[in-house]
Amino acid sequence: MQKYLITGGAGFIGSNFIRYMLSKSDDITIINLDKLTYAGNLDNLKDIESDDRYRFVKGDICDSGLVNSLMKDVSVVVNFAAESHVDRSIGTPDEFIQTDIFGCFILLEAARKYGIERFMQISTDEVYGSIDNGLFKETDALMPSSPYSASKAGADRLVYSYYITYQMPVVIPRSSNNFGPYQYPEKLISLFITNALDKISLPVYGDGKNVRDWLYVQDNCEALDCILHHGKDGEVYNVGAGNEKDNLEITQLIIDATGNTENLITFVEDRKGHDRRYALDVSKIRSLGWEPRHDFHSALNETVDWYRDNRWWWEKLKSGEYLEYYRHHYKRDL
Ligand code: NAD
Ligand code: TDX
Repeated sequence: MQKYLITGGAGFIGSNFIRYMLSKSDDITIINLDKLTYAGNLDNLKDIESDDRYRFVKGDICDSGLVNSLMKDVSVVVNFAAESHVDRSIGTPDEFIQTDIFGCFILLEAARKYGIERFMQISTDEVYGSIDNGLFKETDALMPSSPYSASKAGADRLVYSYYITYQMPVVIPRSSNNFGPYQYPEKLISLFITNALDKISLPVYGDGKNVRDWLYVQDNCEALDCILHHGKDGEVYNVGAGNEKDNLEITQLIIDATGNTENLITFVEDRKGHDRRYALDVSKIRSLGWEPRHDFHSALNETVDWYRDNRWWWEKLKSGEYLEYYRHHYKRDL
Protein backbone atom coordinates (compact mmCIF):
# COMPACT_ATOMS: atom_id res chain seq x y z
CA MET A 1 0.00 0.00 0.00
CA GLN A 2 1.43 3.39 -0.99
CA LYS A 3 0.53 6.17 1.43
CA TYR A 4 0.71 9.65 -0.04
CA LEU A 5 0.76 13.10 1.44
CA ILE A 6 -0.18 15.47 -1.37
CA THR A 7 -0.02 19.17 -0.57
CA GLY A 8 -1.90 21.81 -2.53
CA GLY A 9 -4.23 19.09 -3.82
CA ALA A 10 -7.23 21.42 -3.93
CA GLY A 11 -5.60 23.54 -6.62
CA PHE A 12 -5.55 23.02 -10.37
CA ILE A 13 -2.78 20.48 -11.02
CA GLY A 14 -2.96 18.88 -7.56
CA SER A 15 -6.66 18.03 -7.91
CA ASN A 16 -6.14 16.60 -11.39
CA PHE A 17 -3.22 14.55 -10.05
CA ILE A 18 -5.21 13.16 -7.10
CA ARG A 19 -8.06 12.15 -9.44
CA TYR A 20 -5.58 10.53 -11.82
CA MET A 21 -3.76 8.57 -9.08
CA LEU A 22 -6.99 7.27 -7.52
CA SER A 23 -8.26 6.16 -10.92
CA LYS A 24 -5.01 4.41 -11.72
CA SER A 25 -4.36 2.43 -8.58
CA ASP A 26 -6.42 0.71 -5.85
CA ASP A 27 -3.37 0.16 -3.72
CA ILE A 28 -3.10 3.75 -2.52
CA THR A 29 -4.24 6.18 0.17
CA ILE A 30 -4.00 9.95 -0.17
CA ILE A 31 -4.02 12.70 2.43
CA ASN A 32 -4.55 16.07 0.77
CA LEU A 33 -3.18 18.93 2.90
CA ASP A 34 -4.35 22.27 1.56
CA LYS A 35 -4.73 25.72 3.10
CA LEU A 36 -7.61 26.60 0.75
CA THR A 37 -6.24 29.97 -0.32
CA TYR A 38 -8.17 31.85 -3.00
CA ALA A 39 -6.83 29.24 -5.48
CA GLY A 40 -7.76 26.18 -3.41
CA ASN A 41 -11.24 24.87 -4.08
CA LEU A 42 -12.91 21.72 -2.78
CA ASP A 43 -15.28 21.83 -5.77
CA ASN A 44 -12.26 20.54 -7.74
CA LEU A 45 -12.56 17.23 -5.88
CA LYS A 46 -16.32 16.84 -5.44
CA ASP A 47 -16.44 13.58 -7.38
CA ILE A 48 -13.90 11.85 -5.11
CA GLU A 49 -14.49 13.43 -1.69
CA SER A 50 -16.27 10.33 -0.36
CA ASP A 51 -13.68 7.85 -1.66
CA ASP A 52 -12.41 5.77 1.31
CA ARG A 53 -8.84 6.03 0.08
CA TYR A 54 -8.88 9.83 0.25
CA ARG A 55 -8.78 12.27 3.19
CA PHE A 56 -8.76 16.07 3.11
CA VAL A 57 -7.00 18.09 5.81
CA LYS A 58 -7.32 21.86 5.81
CA GLY A 59 -4.03 23.39 6.90
CA ASP A 60 -0.83 25.19 6.07
CA ILE A 61 2.41 23.50 4.99
CA CYS A 62 4.20 26.09 7.15
CA ASP A 63 2.55 24.59 10.26
CA SER A 64 5.29 22.28 11.50
CA GLY A 65 3.15 20.57 14.18
CA LEU A 66 0.44 19.65 11.70
CA VAL A 67 2.90 18.59 9.00
CA ASN A 68 4.77 16.33 11.43
CA SER A 69 1.55 14.71 12.63
CA LEU A 70 0.57 13.84 9.04
CA MET A 71 4.05 12.82 7.92
CA LYS A 72 4.11 9.98 10.49
CA ASP A 73 1.52 8.03 8.49
CA VAL A 74 2.82 8.39 4.92
CA SER A 75 5.69 7.13 2.77
CA VAL A 76 5.49 9.47 -0.27
CA VAL A 77 5.23 13.28 -0.36
CA VAL A 78 4.24 15.31 -3.43
CA ASN A 79 4.46 19.05 -2.84
CA PHE A 80 2.19 21.07 -5.15
CA ALA A 81 1.36 23.69 -2.50
CA ALA A 82 2.46 27.11 -3.67
CA GLU A 83 1.41 30.57 -4.54
CA SER A 84 1.46 30.09 -8.30
CA HIS A 85 0.50 33.27 -10.16
CA VAL A 86 3.32 35.46 -11.51
CA ASP A 87 1.22 38.68 -11.58
CA ARG A 88 0.32 38.31 -7.90
CA SER A 89 3.98 37.77 -7.01
CA ILE A 90 4.83 41.11 -8.63
CA GLY A 91 2.27 42.94 -6.45
CA THR A 92 2.66 41.02 -3.17
CA PRO A 93 5.62 38.64 -3.03
CA ASP A 94 5.40 37.96 0.72
CA GLU A 95 3.22 34.83 0.60
CA PHE A 96 5.37 33.39 -2.19
CA ILE A 97 8.48 33.45 -0.04
CA GLN A 98 6.56 32.07 2.94
CA THR A 99 4.74 29.18 1.26
CA ASP A 100 6.93 28.33 -1.70
CA ILE A 101 10.25 28.38 0.20
CA PHE A 102 9.61 28.21 3.96
CA GLY A 103 6.69 25.79 3.56
CA CYS A 104 8.86 23.50 1.47
CA PHE A 105 11.53 23.61 4.18
CA ILE A 106 8.97 22.56 6.83
CA LEU A 107 7.94 19.59 4.66
CA LEU A 108 11.56 18.60 4.08
CA GLU A 109 12.41 18.67 7.79
CA ALA A 110 9.41 16.47 8.62
CA ALA A 111 10.21 14.13 5.72
CA ARG A 112 13.77 13.81 7.01
CA LYS A 113 12.58 13.02 10.52
CA TYR A 114 10.20 10.28 9.36
CA GLY A 115 12.41 8.73 6.65
CA ILE A 116 10.09 9.40 3.71
CA GLU A 117 10.72 7.03 0.77
CA ARG A 118 10.03 9.56 -2.00
CA PHE A 119 9.77 13.35 -1.93
CA MET A 120 8.63 14.95 -5.19
CA GLN A 121 8.91 18.73 -5.34
CA ILE A 122 6.77 20.24 -8.10
CA SER A 123 9.05 22.84 -9.65
CA THR A 124 8.52 24.77 -12.89
CA ASP A 125 10.17 25.65 -16.20
CA GLU A 126 10.12 29.30 -15.05
CA VAL A 127 13.15 28.71 -12.81
CA TYR A 128 15.42 28.94 -15.89
CA GLY A 129 14.16 32.40 -16.86
CA SER A 130 13.67 33.35 -20.50
CA ILE A 131 15.39 31.89 -23.58
CA ASP A 132 15.31 33.57 -27.03
CA ASN A 133 16.47 30.54 -29.04
CA GLY A 134 17.06 26.86 -28.29
CA LEU A 135 15.92 24.75 -25.37
CA PHE A 136 16.74 24.62 -21.66
CA LYS A 137 18.38 21.46 -20.36
CA GLU A 138 18.10 20.34 -16.73
CA THR A 139 21.73 21.30 -16.13
CA ASP A 140 21.34 24.91 -17.33
CA ALA A 141 21.73 27.79 -14.89
CA LEU A 142 18.67 28.98 -12.99
CA MET A 143 17.97 32.65 -13.79
CA PRO A 144 14.42 33.23 -12.47
CA SER A 145 13.00 36.66 -13.19
CA SER A 146 9.89 37.07 -11.01
CA PRO A 147 9.45 36.74 -7.25
CA TYR A 148 7.29 33.67 -8.07
CA SER A 149 9.93 31.90 -10.13
CA ALA A 150 12.71 32.92 -7.73
CA SER A 151 10.78 31.41 -4.82
CA LYS A 152 10.26 28.21 -6.85
CA ALA A 153 13.98 28.14 -7.72
CA GLY A 154 14.82 28.51 -4.01
CA ALA A 155 12.64 25.52 -3.10
CA ASP A 156 13.94 23.49 -6.06
CA ARG A 157 17.54 23.84 -4.89
CA LEU A 158 16.65 23.43 -1.20
CA VAL A 159 15.13 20.06 -2.05
CA TYR A 160 18.26 19.10 -3.97
CA SER A 161 20.40 20.05 -0.97
CA TYR A 162 18.49 17.49 1.14
CA TYR A 163 19.46 14.84 -1.37
CA ILE A 164 23.13 15.81 -1.29
CA THR A 165 23.37 16.44 2.45
CA TYR A 166 20.97 13.86 3.90
CA GLN A 167 20.58 11.42 0.94
CA MET A 168 16.84 12.12 0.92
CA PRO A 169 15.27 10.33 -2.09
CA VAL A 170 13.96 13.40 -3.92
CA VAL A 171 12.87 14.03 -7.53
CA ILE A 172 12.17 17.43 -9.06
CA PRO A 173 9.94 17.82 -12.15
CA ARG A 174 10.03 21.16 -13.98
CA SER A 175 6.88 21.31 -16.10
CA SER A 176 5.88 23.91 -18.65
CA ASN A 177 2.57 25.85 -18.71
CA ASN A 178 -0.39 23.57 -17.96
CA PHE A 179 -3.96 24.02 -19.16
CA GLY A 180 -7.15 22.03 -18.69
CA PRO A 181 -10.18 21.66 -16.36
CA TYR A 182 -10.23 23.22 -12.87
CA GLN A 183 -7.65 25.95 -13.55
CA TYR A 184 -8.40 29.06 -11.51
CA PRO A 185 -9.58 31.72 -13.99
CA GLU A 186 -6.58 34.02 -13.61
CA LYS A 187 -4.12 32.22 -15.92
CA LEU A 188 -4.02 32.98 -19.65
CA ILE A 189 -6.07 30.06 -20.99
CA SER A 190 -8.64 29.73 -18.17
CA LEU A 191 -9.14 33.51 -17.96
CA PHE A 192 -9.48 33.96 -21.71
CA ILE A 193 -11.87 31.03 -22.21
CA THR A 194 -14.18 32.16 -19.40
CA ASN A 195 -14.02 35.81 -20.53
CA ALA A 196 -14.71 34.79 -24.13
CA LEU A 197 -17.71 32.67 -23.11
CA ASP A 198 -19.10 35.82 -21.44
CA LYS A 199 -18.05 38.11 -24.33
CA ILE A 200 -15.71 40.04 -22.03
CA SER A 201 -12.47 41.52 -23.42
CA LEU A 202 -9.24 39.51 -23.51
CA PRO A 203 -6.36 41.55 -22.01
CA VAL A 204 -3.21 40.66 -23.99
CA TYR A 205 -0.01 41.90 -22.32
CA GLY A 206 2.46 43.93 -24.41
CA ASP A 207 2.67 42.82 -28.06
CA GLY A 208 1.25 39.34 -27.39
CA LYS A 209 4.36 37.69 -28.84
CA ASN A 210 5.56 35.98 -25.66
CA VAL A 211 5.88 32.24 -26.17
CA ARG A 212 4.95 29.41 -23.81
CA ASP A 213 5.12 25.62 -24.32
CA TRP A 214 1.59 24.40 -23.50
CA LEU A 215 1.05 21.06 -21.74
CA TYR A 216 -2.34 19.43 -21.17
CA VAL A 217 -2.75 18.77 -17.45
CA GLN A 218 -3.58 15.08 -17.99
CA ASP A 219 -0.27 14.59 -19.81
CA ASN A 220 1.50 16.38 -16.98
CA CYS A 221 -0.14 14.07 -14.40
CA GLU A 222 1.13 11.05 -16.32
CA ALA A 223 4.62 12.58 -16.48
CA LEU A 224 4.63 13.27 -12.74
CA ASP A 225 3.54 9.69 -12.04
CA CYS A 226 6.33 8.42 -14.29
CA ILE A 227 8.95 10.57 -12.52
CA LEU A 228 7.65 9.55 -9.10
CA HIS A 229 8.04 5.86 -9.91
CA HIS A 230 10.91 5.74 -12.38
CA GLY A 231 12.89 8.94 -11.77
CA LYS A 232 16.36 8.66 -10.25
CA ASP A 233 17.02 10.05 -6.78
CA GLY A 234 18.29 13.63 -6.81
CA GLU A 235 17.39 14.21 -10.47
CA VAL A 236 15.54 17.04 -12.19
CA TYR A 237 13.19 16.26 -15.12
CA ASN A 238 11.90 18.83 -17.60
CA VAL A 239 8.32 18.13 -18.73
CA GLY A 240 6.91 19.72 -21.87
CA ALA A 241 4.98 18.73 -24.98
CA GLY A 242 6.70 20.99 -27.53
CA ASN A 243 3.53 23.03 -28.15
CA GLU A 244 5.20 26.43 -28.50
CA LYS A 245 2.62 29.13 -29.13
CA ASP A 246 2.67 32.87 -28.67
CA ASN A 247 -0.11 34.48 -26.67
CA LEU A 248 -1.83 35.95 -29.72
CA GLU A 249 -2.05 32.51 -31.33
CA ILE A 250 -3.65 31.13 -28.15
CA THR A 251 -6.02 34.10 -28.04
CA GLN A 252 -7.08 33.56 -31.65
CA LEU A 253 -7.73 29.84 -31.07
CA ILE A 254 -9.94 30.67 -28.07
CA ILE A 255 -11.78 33.34 -30.06
CA ASP A 256 -12.45 30.80 -32.82
CA ALA A 257 -13.50 28.01 -30.46
CA THR A 258 -15.99 30.28 -28.68
CA GLY A 259 -17.46 31.84 -31.83
CA ASN A 260 -16.13 35.35 -31.15
CA THR A 261 -14.19 37.90 -33.22
CA GLU A 262 -10.89 39.72 -32.76
CA ASN A 263 -12.82 42.73 -31.45
CA LEU A 264 -12.60 41.03 -28.06
CA ILE A 265 -8.81 41.57 -27.89
CA THR A 266 -7.49 44.50 -25.81
CA PHE A 267 -3.78 45.17 -25.71
CA VAL A 268 -2.83 46.24 -22.18
CA GLU A 269 0.34 47.29 -20.36
CA ASP A 270 3.01 44.60 -20.34
CA ARG A 271 3.76 42.49 -17.26
CA LYS A 272 6.85 43.76 -15.38
CA GLY A 273 9.89 41.54 -16.09
CA HIS A 274 7.81 39.55 -18.59
CA ASP A 275 9.75 36.46 -19.76
CA ARG A 276 9.74 36.33 -23.56
CA ARG A 277 9.94 32.60 -24.18
CA TYR A 278 10.09 29.31 -22.31
CA ALA A 279 11.19 26.13 -24.10
CA LEU A 280 12.47 22.84 -22.74
CA ASP A 281 14.63 19.96 -23.88
CA VAL A 282 12.56 16.95 -22.73
CA SER A 283 14.83 14.13 -23.88
CA LYS A 284 15.55 13.09 -20.27
CA ILE A 285 11.93 12.32 -19.34
CA ARG A 286 11.36 10.81 -22.79
CA SER A 287 14.11 8.31 -21.95
CA LEU A 288 11.99 7.21 -18.94
CA GLY A 289 9.28 6.20 -21.43
CA TRP A 290 6.84 9.13 -21.02
CA GLU A 291 5.39 11.01 -23.95
CA PRO A 292 2.39 13.32 -24.16
CA ARG A 293 -0.70 11.52 -25.45
CA HIS A 294 -2.89 14.51 -26.25
CA ASP A 295 -2.88 16.57 -29.40
CA PHE A 296 -2.74 20.27 -28.47
CA HIS A 297 -5.66 21.50 -30.59
CA SER A 298 -8.02 18.73 -29.49
CA ALA A 299 -7.05 19.23 -25.85
CA LEU A 300 -7.65 22.98 -26.12
CA ASN A 301 -11.06 22.40 -27.71
CA GLU A 302 -11.95 19.88 -24.99
CA THR A 303 -10.89 22.43 -22.41
CA VAL A 304 -13.13 25.08 -23.98
CA ASP A 305 -16.00 22.56 -23.90
CA TRP A 306 -15.31 21.78 -20.25
CA TYR A 307 -15.56 25.45 -19.24
CA ARG A 308 -18.67 25.85 -21.42
CA ASP A 309 -20.30 22.86 -19.69
CA ASN A 310 -19.16 23.71 -16.16
CA ARG A 311 -20.21 27.29 -15.53
CA TRP A 312 -21.26 26.16 -12.03
CA TRP A 313 -17.56 25.69 -11.29
CA TRP A 314 -16.15 29.04 -12.46
CA GLU A 315 -18.98 31.57 -12.43
CA LYS A 316 -19.01 31.87 -8.66
CA LEU A 317 -15.21 32.25 -8.63
CA LYS A 318 -15.39 35.31 -10.88
CA SER A 319 -17.32 37.52 -8.51
CA GLY A 320 -16.87 39.52 -5.28
CA GLU A 321 -13.27 39.36 -4.05
CA TYR A 322 -12.02 38.25 -7.45
CA LEU A 323 -13.40 41.32 -9.19
CA GLU A 324 -12.09 43.60 -6.44
CA TYR A 325 -8.64 42.08 -6.77
CA TYR A 326 -8.79 42.44 -10.53
CA ARG A 327 -9.76 46.13 -10.38
CA HIS A 328 -7.20 46.93 -7.69
CA HIS A 329 -4.29 44.98 -9.13
CA TYR A 330 -4.75 45.56 -12.87
CA LYS A 331 -6.38 49.01 -12.52
CA ARG A 332 -9.12 47.98 -14.92
CA ASP A 333 -12.36 46.09 -15.06
CA LEU A 334 -12.56 42.65 -16.53
P1 NAD B 1 -2.87 26.58 -7.86
O1 NAD B 1 -2.61 27.99 -7.48
O2 NAD B 1 -4.07 26.24 -8.68
O3 NAD B 1 -2.96 25.68 -6.54
C1 NAD B 1 -2.12 25.85 -5.44
C2 NAD B 1 -2.76 25.13 -4.24
O4 NAD B 1 -1.86 25.26 -3.12
C3 NAD B 1 -4.11 25.72 -3.81
O5 NAD B 1 -5.04 24.68 -3.59
C4 NAD B 1 -3.79 26.43 -2.50
O6 NAD B 1 -4.89 26.49 -1.61
C5 NAD B 1 -2.65 25.59 -1.98
N1 NAD B 1 -1.78 26.32 -1.02
C6 NAD B 1 -1.24 27.55 -1.20
N2 NAD B 1 -0.53 27.89 -0.11
C7 NAD B 1 -0.59 26.83 0.75
C8 NAD B 1 -0.04 26.57 2.02
N3 NAD B 1 0.73 27.47 2.65
N4 NAD B 1 -0.30 25.38 2.61
C9 NAD B 1 -1.11 24.46 1.99
N5 NAD B 1 -1.66 24.66 0.79
C10 NAD B 1 -1.40 25.83 0.17
O7 NAD B 1 -1.54 26.08 -8.56
P2 NAD B 1 -1.31 25.05 -9.77
O8 NAD B 1 -1.37 25.79 -11.03
O9 NAD B 1 -2.14 23.87 -9.54
O10 NAD B 1 0.22 24.68 -9.51
C11 NAD B 1 0.54 23.63 -8.62
C12 NAD B 1 2.06 23.52 -8.52
O11 NAD B 1 2.60 23.30 -9.81
C13 NAD B 1 2.73 24.78 -7.99
O12 NAD B 1 3.79 24.37 -7.16
C14 NAD B 1 3.25 25.47 -9.23
O13 NAD B 1 4.40 26.23 -8.95
C15 NAD B 1 3.59 24.27 -10.10
N6 NAD B 1 3.53 24.49 -11.57
C16 NAD B 1 2.40 25.01 -12.14
C17 NAD B 1 2.33 25.13 -13.52
C18 NAD B 1 1.12 25.69 -14.18
O14 NAD B 1 1.14 25.89 -15.40
N7 NAD B 1 0.01 25.91 -13.49
C19 NAD B 1 3.44 24.74 -14.31
C20 NAD B 1 4.57 24.22 -13.67
C21 NAD B 1 4.60 24.09 -12.31
O1 TDX C 1 -4.39 38.29 -18.74
C1 TDX C 1 -3.32 37.81 -19.19
N1 TDX C 1 -2.82 38.28 -20.36
C2 TDX C 1 -1.65 37.83 -20.90
O2 TDX C 1 -1.24 38.30 -21.97
C3 TDX C 1 -2.60 36.76 -18.50
C4 TDX C 1 -3.12 36.21 -17.20
C5 TDX C 1 -1.43 36.31 -19.07
N2 TDX C 1 -0.95 36.84 -20.22
C6 TDX C 1 0.32 36.31 -20.78
C7 TDX C 1 1.50 36.33 -19.82
C8 TDX C 1 2.31 35.14 -20.29
O3 TDX C 1 3.14 35.52 -21.38
O4 TDX C 1 0.11 34.93 -21.07
C9 TDX C 1 1.27 34.14 -20.79
C10 TDX C 1 0.92 33.07 -19.76
O5 TDX C 1 0.64 33.73 -18.53
P1 TDX C 1 0.16 32.92 -17.24
O6 TDX C 1 -1.03 32.09 -17.60
O7 TDX C 1 0.05 33.88 -16.11
O8 TDX C 1 1.36 31.89 -17.04
P2 TDX C 1 2.93 32.09 -16.80
O9 TDX C 1 3.24 33.44 -16.28
O10 TDX C 1 3.63 31.66 -18.05
O11 TDX C 1 3.17 31.01 -15.61
C11 TDX C 1 2.52 29.73 -15.63
O12 TDX C 1 3.36 28.70 -16.08
C12 TDX C 1 4.38 28.25 -15.24
C13 TDX C 1 1.96 29.38 -14.26
O13 TDX C 1 1.15 30.45 -13.78
C14 TDX C 1 3.04 29.06 -13.28
O14 TDX C 1 2.48 28.64 -12.03
C15 TDX C 1 3.90 27.96 -13.83
O15 TDX C 1 5.01 27.73 -12.99
